[in-house]
Amino acid sequence: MQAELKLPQDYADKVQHPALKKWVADMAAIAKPDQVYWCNGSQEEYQLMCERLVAAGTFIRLNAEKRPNSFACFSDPSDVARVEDKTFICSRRKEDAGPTNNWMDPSEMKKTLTPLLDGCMKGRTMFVIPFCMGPLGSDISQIGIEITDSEYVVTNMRIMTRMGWPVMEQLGKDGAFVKAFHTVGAPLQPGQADAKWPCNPTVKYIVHYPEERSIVSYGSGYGGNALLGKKCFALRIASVMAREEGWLAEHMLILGAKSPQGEKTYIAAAFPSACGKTNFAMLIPPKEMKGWEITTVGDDIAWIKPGKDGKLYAINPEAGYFGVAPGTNDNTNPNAMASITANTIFTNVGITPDGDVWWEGMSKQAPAGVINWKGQVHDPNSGQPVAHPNARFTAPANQCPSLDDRWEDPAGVPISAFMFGGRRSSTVPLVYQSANWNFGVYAASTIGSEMTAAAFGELGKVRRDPFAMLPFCGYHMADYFNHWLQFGRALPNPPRIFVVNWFRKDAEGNFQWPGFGDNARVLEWVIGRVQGRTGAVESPIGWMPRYEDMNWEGINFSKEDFEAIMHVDREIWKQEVLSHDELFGRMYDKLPKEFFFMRELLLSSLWRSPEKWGMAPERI
Ligand code: SAT
Ligand code: MN
Repeated sequence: MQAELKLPQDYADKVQHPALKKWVADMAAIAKPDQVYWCNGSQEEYQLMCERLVAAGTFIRLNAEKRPNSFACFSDPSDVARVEDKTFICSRRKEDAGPTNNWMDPSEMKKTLTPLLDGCMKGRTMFVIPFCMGPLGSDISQIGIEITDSEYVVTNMRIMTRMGWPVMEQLGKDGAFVKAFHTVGAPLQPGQADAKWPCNPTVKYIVHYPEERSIVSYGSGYGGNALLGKKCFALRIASVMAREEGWLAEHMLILGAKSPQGEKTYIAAAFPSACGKTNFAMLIPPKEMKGWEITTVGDDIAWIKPGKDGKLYAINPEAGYFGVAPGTNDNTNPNAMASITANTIFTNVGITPDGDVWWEGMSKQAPAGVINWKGQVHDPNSGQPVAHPNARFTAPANQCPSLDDRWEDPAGVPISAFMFGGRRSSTVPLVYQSANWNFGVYAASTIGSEMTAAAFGELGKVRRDPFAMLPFCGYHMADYFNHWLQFGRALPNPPRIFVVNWFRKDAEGNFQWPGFGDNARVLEWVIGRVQGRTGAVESPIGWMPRYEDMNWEGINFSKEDFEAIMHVDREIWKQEVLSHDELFGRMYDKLPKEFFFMRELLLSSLWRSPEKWGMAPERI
């Protein structure tokens, strides 16, 4: 390694926190790295890490004119996404993890990991990353320390979290922190050349010890497996903390909407993966919706606490976007495109001959000579994509043009409504409002997506993803439903809950809703409901807009089109409600009693309802 790429002197001797020092020393004794380096989080340090990654062949510096200070890299083909079958919740009791999580007894898991961790960082540097999830100093924020042997992780954590010395200062002598240990699981023998993307191609473990508030991740260098502040801490561990302490850690975007009258409404929304969360968080309303402005607080995770005034306040615990690249373009998400013009890390996208990036959907045709995510010149006849479908950009939030001016407010932003959506080609209408908090919790528990890829099993079958939290809840899912019910009971005026579905299709298989910017029309109705100024009609599943309740300025969407996307078929909905049992049956023992009553109520009002409804002029 060139002399100028040597790490500077760190501040290890200035660390005041005995428990932290002991943990780092203990882990170093086990992992046996060549050296330990405490990250300070400075820009110089970030640049140095990037240079080291360039020298190692991991990072490719992009064209400085087209993508200043940006890098691309290709992961190992075995290391491209989260590994759910290798993700464990090791609570002391199996019933605390619940039937939807992999579980192993913590002491068994430690026995499994001990031989793997012994010497796992040989030949590498162990980096100590102090990071804060949420604005420093906010009483909703939480501190973590990630130990890693991956410079890629250091650079991504610098973008995705508030990281470095200021966090250490905040932590002081005895502050609480979540322990997050990560290794790529690829020790180097003396003289052994490193891989461009070190990882363990066969053995991977993503392990959570909720009672200990600690995480151990072995064998992967990618995304949520390795950037432990994100899904591991901010969702799996934080959901456990939130339940114990009376708050919410959710897989939700947060957006602000300013109406032409100037009033501001904040909304948190949960969608399973591949439903366009980042696009919705950065939505630009159609120009005919004059005076409306949408701003972005967060695109993936929300931490929400009740304030003294009885309202809910939310922060985005992250400081950047780890967004899916394919499909992102100037039409689908101009704000995301603007966010990634500089200072961005691209993983598994294509690289053009002039040193820029490309992915499917960025333009119609792949540029000639583009290098694919496997590092080879793309062959247009191969049928292979240029970018991996899960290719990502890592970009600082403060580069987003639609960023909300309160996105770093330590007090959080007041949440007035929750939205839940899945990907359903039928059954679920464009939008409806739950009758009350409890019915909203029930509806959120049953959202799901139809399987699109054969890999996920039966095509078209609904895969339930309650609250979009199924892979991210650190405890028993039915306890989680109970937590939501109880949480709402304690609120004097809980936020309203809405269900949306952008993905309904007609008989020919065409999407019935344009989506993207036009989703702002649905948002306008939602906000109107929250502010008490928009009409709706009551139905067995909740409140639904009539045609005249929505804004159709500048879109050719007829009453018939609206009827087609709003109509509810009684028999199909009965089937839908009955099919909820498939999910609930797995967690019967702990399922809230309220759910049984609500299910019965839903079924009986469906029995009494007309065969079809949707835009009936009066109460149904
Ligand atoms: O890789 S991440 O977990 O950060 C993103 C995702 O898979 O949802
Ligand atoms: Mn996510």
